[in-house]
Formats: sequence, structure tokens, C-alpha cells
Amino acid sequence: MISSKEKNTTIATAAVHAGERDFDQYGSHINPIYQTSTFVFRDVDAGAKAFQGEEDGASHIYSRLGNPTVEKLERAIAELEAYGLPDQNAYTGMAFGSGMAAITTGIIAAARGGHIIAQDALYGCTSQFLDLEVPELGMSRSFVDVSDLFLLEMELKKNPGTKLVYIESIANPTMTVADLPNIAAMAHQHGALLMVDNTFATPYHMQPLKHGADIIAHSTTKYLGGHGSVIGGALVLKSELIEETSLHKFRKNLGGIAAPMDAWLLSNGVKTLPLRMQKHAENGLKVAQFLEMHPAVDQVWYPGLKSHPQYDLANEIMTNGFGGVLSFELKGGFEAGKSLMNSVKLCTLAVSLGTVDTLIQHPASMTHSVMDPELRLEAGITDGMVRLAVGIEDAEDIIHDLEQALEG
Ligand code: LCS
Repeated sequence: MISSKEKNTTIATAAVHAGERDFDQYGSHINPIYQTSTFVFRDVDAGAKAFQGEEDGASHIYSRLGNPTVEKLERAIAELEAYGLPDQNAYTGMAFGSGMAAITTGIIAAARGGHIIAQDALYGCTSQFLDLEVPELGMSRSFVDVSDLFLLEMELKKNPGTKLVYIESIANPTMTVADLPNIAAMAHQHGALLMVDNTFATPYHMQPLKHGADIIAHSTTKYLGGHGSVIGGALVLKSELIEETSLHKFRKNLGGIAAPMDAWLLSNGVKTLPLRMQKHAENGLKVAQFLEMHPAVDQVWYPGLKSHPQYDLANEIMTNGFGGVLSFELKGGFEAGKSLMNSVKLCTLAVSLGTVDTLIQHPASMTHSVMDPELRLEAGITDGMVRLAVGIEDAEDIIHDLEQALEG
């Protein structure tokens, strides 16, 4: 068995072997599914000992606390997010039953009782949680356009003692690329942690830990799983920060851990992440270039296009391309977008992203409909914006479908 940690491998090789440790007692090649709610104690003393070690989450007692199949996935995601870092072993992954379970548990643990400064454009449910639930849980929050570092600095000065800055490395659905090195430095200067949702970029295209982020969040539902068969989430952070924030205790008591079967499916997805992302990114760029040249299209937001406001930044901090998601607005506004979404034949009208097939959706009435409408518009999520999560079909076939739908 290759240990990707010991060998100097590429991220593609690391992904294939990520999370592996030992063979089980039968020498199973693929990680077995420990589909069990609880674990047997040899005797009462062993049970008591397992409970004494419970705080670090390492012992097997009960699958809400930890499960070997889930731990394999956790090691794999942590290895990819920390890939190439000199202190790779200092990071730990935690798997959750959904991206929202990971995000809410992480926010509550890291920012409890304090102030959070959040990006204005975020996935709709994250935005809604921060906007409406966070104040009811004894925390405060403000929203800011983090692409303007001056505004972020002002907000940090206005809220001394801010505990957490919360952003998406590539924002859903505006495709704003975060200036991670500067945002991390600024947050740290003011004593705040930086939490980054890296769902859109994945560690194949961006590794926020390398740029100073403290906590990485994922909806593993998307590219990490890759096949649209699982809802899941993950956090990756320094093991010592898990201790400081009591994150294991929060996950145990809030109860959001991933299920073994889901973790197993997700582990299979992680193995092909680089392979899939390469094709998503190649297709993403081709489709973005096609849409930008089309006479019916007003604007396209894709970090690989020169017209993207953070094109230079994206080239600096992204690796291997720019991912598979893009947003665009048609000259005919919402009505034209609606007609396009109703006319596609190969692309599927559905929310979510990161599946092998191409998905199209309307953020204002779907994924971001739960956001405060004023904040949504201020964040640049217009009523006419259409989001396309480009799949791994042949780019020419996706383009052909969009072409016929734009004519229709
Ligand atoms: N973070 C991002 C960036 C997301 O896009 C999503 C879901 C989540 C977190 C939440 O993850 P979940 O709990 O669903 O696993 N985004 C969706 C979207 O854009 N369409 O449908 C769901």
C-alpha cells in the first residue's frame, strides 16, 4: 500500500490513496463499511477507558462519536486540503451528514458568543443561518463585500473582538474569488479566525489552508462525492484548533456526523476528484467562452475568463484550472433565462452541482430564494442570473444543447 503522506506524489495520486491506513483483519482491498451504530467493549474496564478517551474522538464507542468508515473519509479529505503543507499531519478532518451540518457546527463552535463578519454572497442557507439564526443563538453578525479589502478592514475595526470571518473561496453563485492571503492576514491581525467554504474550488483548484485559512468547510454533496448520490459535509482544521473550539464535543452533542454508508460512497468519490475536476474545468472554460461570445448573453462570471473581475487573482491562487461552475445573465433578463432553462434537453434543471452531468438552475428563485432579497441584490445575485454547473459530458454536446435552447 502506498502511503501518500510518505511519498512525494502528485495530488491525483494522493487522492487515489488518500485516507488509507491499514488493511482490515480480512485484508479487504476497499475500505469496509462499518454499518454499525455501536461498538462492543471487551469488558467494563475497556468500556470505561474508551469513554475516558472520548474527548479526542479517537475511540470507537458509538457511531455518533466516531466510526472507522467515517474516519477513513475524514483522513482523505484532510490529506487533500493539507496536501503539500509541511505540517500536513497537524490537520484533522471531520465528516458531517450535510454541508450545512458542517458549516453550522463549525460556526457555533468557533464563534460562540462573539461577532462574525460574513461575505455578502454566500450559499442561500448559509446566508439565512447567519442572518436569522445566529443572532438568536447569542452571536452577532455583519455582512460585507470581501472583494473590497478596505470594506473588510473597516468592518473589522467597527467590530473589535470579531471571532470569525466567514467566506466562500469561490462564492455561490456570483463566482467571486476570495483574496485568501490578504483576507487571512487581515482577520488574524484583528484576532479573528478565517473559515472558508471551499466547495466550489475543491482542493484540486485551491487550498485555502496554504493561504492562511483556519477552518475549511465543504458540502461533500458536490465535487468530493461527485456523483450526486450523497448529502454530506466536512470540516478540516488544525487538530489543536479542534481542541480549542471543542469541536468534537459540539459535533457529538449536536449530532451531525456522517453516516457510514454515505462516508463510504464519498470515499469512493474522493479517489477520482482530480480526474473529474480536470474535465469539469476544461469544459467550464469552453462553455464560458462559448456563452461570452453568444449574442444573446449579456455577461458571464467564470474565474478563467479575462473579463472576470478577479481573473489575475484567480490565476495566482488557483491551480489546475478554475472549476466547473459559471453564472451568466442573458440580455433578455429573467424571461430569457426562464425560456433557456425550460428548453435545455441534455442539461438538467436541478439545484446542486458537482455531479458528472450538467445542471442548470435559477439562484434568485431556487438556491438563493431564502436569502434576504435586499442582501441578495446587493451581493450581485440578480433576478436574471442563471447558474450552470458544467458536467463531464463532451463540451461540444453541452454547447450544442445551450445553443439550441438559446435559439428556442
Ligand atoms: N456550501 C456551498 C457552497 C453550497 O453550495 C452548499 C449547497 C452548501 C454549502 C450546503 O451543503 P449541503 O448541506 O446541501 O450539503 N449548495 C447547493 C446549491 O448550490 N444547490 O443546491 C444545494
